[in-house]
Amino acid sequence: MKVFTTACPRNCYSTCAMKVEVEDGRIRRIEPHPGNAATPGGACLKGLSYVERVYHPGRVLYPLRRLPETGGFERISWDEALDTIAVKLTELRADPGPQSLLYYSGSGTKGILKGAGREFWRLYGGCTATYGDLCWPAGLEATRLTLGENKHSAPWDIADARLIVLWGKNAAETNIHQMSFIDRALDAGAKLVVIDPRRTQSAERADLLIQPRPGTDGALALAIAHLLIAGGRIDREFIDKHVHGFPAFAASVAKFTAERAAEITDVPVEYIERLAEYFATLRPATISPGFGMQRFTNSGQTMRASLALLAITGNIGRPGAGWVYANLQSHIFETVRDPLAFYPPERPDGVVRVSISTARLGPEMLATEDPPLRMIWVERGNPVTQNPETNRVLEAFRALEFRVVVEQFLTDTAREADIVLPAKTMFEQSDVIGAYWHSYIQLKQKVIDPPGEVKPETEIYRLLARRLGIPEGEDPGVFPVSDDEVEAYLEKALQPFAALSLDRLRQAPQLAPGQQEVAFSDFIFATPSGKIEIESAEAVERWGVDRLPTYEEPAESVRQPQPAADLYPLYMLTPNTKNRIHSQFNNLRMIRQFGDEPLAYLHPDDARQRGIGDGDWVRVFNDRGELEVEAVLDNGLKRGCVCVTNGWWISEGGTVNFTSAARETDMGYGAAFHENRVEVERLSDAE
Ligand SMILES: Nc1nc2c(c(=O)[nH]1)N[C@H]1C(S)=C(S)[C@@H](COP(=O)(O)OP(=O)(O)OC[C@H]3O[C@@H](n4cnc5c(=O)[nH]c(N)nc54)[C@H](O)[C@@H]3O)O[C@H]1N2
Ligand SMILES: Nc1nc2c(c(=O)[nH]1)N[C@H]1C(S)=C(S)[C@@H](COP(=O)(O)OP(=O)(O)OC[C@H]3O[C@@H](n4cnc5c(=O)[nH]c(N)nc54)[C@H](O)[C@@H]3O)O[C@H]1N2
Ligand SMILES: [Mo]
Repeated sequence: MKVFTTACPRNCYSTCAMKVEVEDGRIRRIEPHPGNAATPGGACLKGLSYVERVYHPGRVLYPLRRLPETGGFERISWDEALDTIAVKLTELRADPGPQSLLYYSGSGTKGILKGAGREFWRLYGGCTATYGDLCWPAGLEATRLTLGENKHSAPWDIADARLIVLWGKNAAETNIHQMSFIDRALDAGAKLVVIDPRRTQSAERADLLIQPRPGTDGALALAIAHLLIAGGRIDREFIDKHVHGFPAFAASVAKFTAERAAEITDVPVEYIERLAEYFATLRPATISPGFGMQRFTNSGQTMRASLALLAITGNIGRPGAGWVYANLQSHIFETVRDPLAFYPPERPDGVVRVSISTARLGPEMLATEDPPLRMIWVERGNPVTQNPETNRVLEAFRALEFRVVVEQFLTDTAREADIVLPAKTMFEQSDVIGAYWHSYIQLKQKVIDPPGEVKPETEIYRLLARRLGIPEGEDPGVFPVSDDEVEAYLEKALQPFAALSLDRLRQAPQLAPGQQEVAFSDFIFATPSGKIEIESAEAVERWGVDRLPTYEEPAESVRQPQPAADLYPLYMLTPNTKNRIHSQFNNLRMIRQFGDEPLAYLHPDDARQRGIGDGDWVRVFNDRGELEVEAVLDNGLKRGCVCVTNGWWISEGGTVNFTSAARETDMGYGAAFHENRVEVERLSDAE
């Protein structure tokens, strides 16, 4: 038996280190690796379920071609698949041009070898690509505008906080390792506040649960700022030294009373006052805002408002204090260190036309001209399930002439493909990965050979490059394939960092060079003023929002005239959940034992009004689409909300994105998934 050090590359805060035991070329066990101090307890159930996932009978092991008559697939050879694709690519490159191909990549795996895709399409002669991101960009941009960069203290630093606010984050499900550090703080007497329209598992030990009307957190933050400033309960010295724009901010929140915020947020005044009291008296304070509350058209501004609370109370740059949003200190390999970490639209990038907002994928694919889109290549993503407004995404896919999807399983997106190419798993090719919660650089090792005829993307690109006469570059080239080539490629990437080498990474995770244990402890802020910018000229220039964090009613709230309040009165929340990463893992037995169909959670009052009982079959719908699911009554959910977790496949009962809108956030080109008003009606009794 051999034991390998590796790490989970899923799009997840924790990015756990693990030891994998391999015997006779087969993965037997997955154990914790103590070398990553952020994840000492090891992987979650999903991580342990890899022993099932890798060998799952549903895995795509051979190239497949869709049979248009039946919608089924037949196995074809690699030669046939690649020849067919190469002919198509040659044809389209000549007429109407390479930009008629859309290259779509999702967040399915981390690693520096992902760059091979972008490189291939550039060498092909260009393509069309998406900009923005489904996940976190409104918060990233709000943080960058305020603090200059996205980093935070080491995960264990939160154990020293006296006040912890989980603001729109459900760490107990989405960042389970953070909860053990939070528990340590609570054992030592800290207070925990959870702000979430749902009573989540993260609220089990909370001293205060605040349940705002969705999308109104900005008003809450501004009222707390007002209470702190009006009461003189701020850190004057810190503000004078490190904060830009305080006088203007103080003036702007002067009338933002707790009563006004209570009216907007539907949170009792006493709760708002209690939270302000906590900020006034409990230091150090850490806010860990989640990605869930930045899925609105006002959420960049909301994030700026909530971060301002830390600035005015001196809770930045000190142990136990800070803004634990995204820690990009391990992101050391980006060749282009774009401050936004993604491409803005139409940024010149040679021949790649970066013109489709990923938040508006369906409508913008359909509207693209000059040339219109004819083909799509999808890898590491499941856009039919995960991008907003599924019916438009499906329409756009079906309007194309040719679709290729590189996938491990027959997802909803793969089912739309003309050719499905089998994708590797994390155990079948080595790569080096960073994280966004801790600062470790980790080696994701190849531990087994790919099963069946699976080929990693780099090999697929190499074989296509040869067919198209595309140069691969000198040793190790842009498309490394053999183990030696991959190692040479990774070594080269590690070369600029003296402390890092493959040999060291094979033993254990390594902290990124220069990482700060307590972020901003040097009080250096890479903003135009060199200070924490509550007031930001760049926010105006780049995004057309106010210089200061302000509160605006979200575009699709129940207080907007459109759609009429009585038509779709409920806010549909579609958060992440413990036993899946978005649309992954749900096909496994180990996971399905905890639930094998989507459920719609409703407050009992909202259910009663509609004659819905627990377990009834219901239709959740609006003008954009619908899904039929089972209802569950939940006293912990705020009235006026309905909740279905995202990630279910259409083939498993329906994606939540049938009802969501293709709409961007106010900054960062994110997706405003939670601005999604629906109605729910009863279809039939519980079975
Ligand atoms: N187990 C697991 N872990 C994951 C993932 C996963 O799919 N599964 N995905 C990973 C990824 S890519 C991401 S983006 C993160 C996301 O994980 P989180 O940062 O926790 O974000 P979400 O699950 O989107 O939403 C968190 C909470 O925000 C609440 N919320 C919704 N609207 C509002 C609002 O207006 N105000 C407030 N205050 N709260 C609101 C939701 O009810 C939800 O409980 O998790 C990562 N970790
Ligand atoms: N309504 C609603 N929708 C949401 C969200 C929400 O909160 N609400 N959250 C959004 C967020 S935060 C995110 S991050 C996105 C995630 O959406 P996606 O980025 O589409 O991520 P996944 O659903 O995890 O799908 C990734 C796919 O990649 C495949 N894959 C894994 N590894 C590899 C590999 O090495 N090679 C290839 N070729 N494929 C691989 C997996 O099998 C899987 O099917 O969803 C977004 N969608
Ligand atoms: Mo995400």
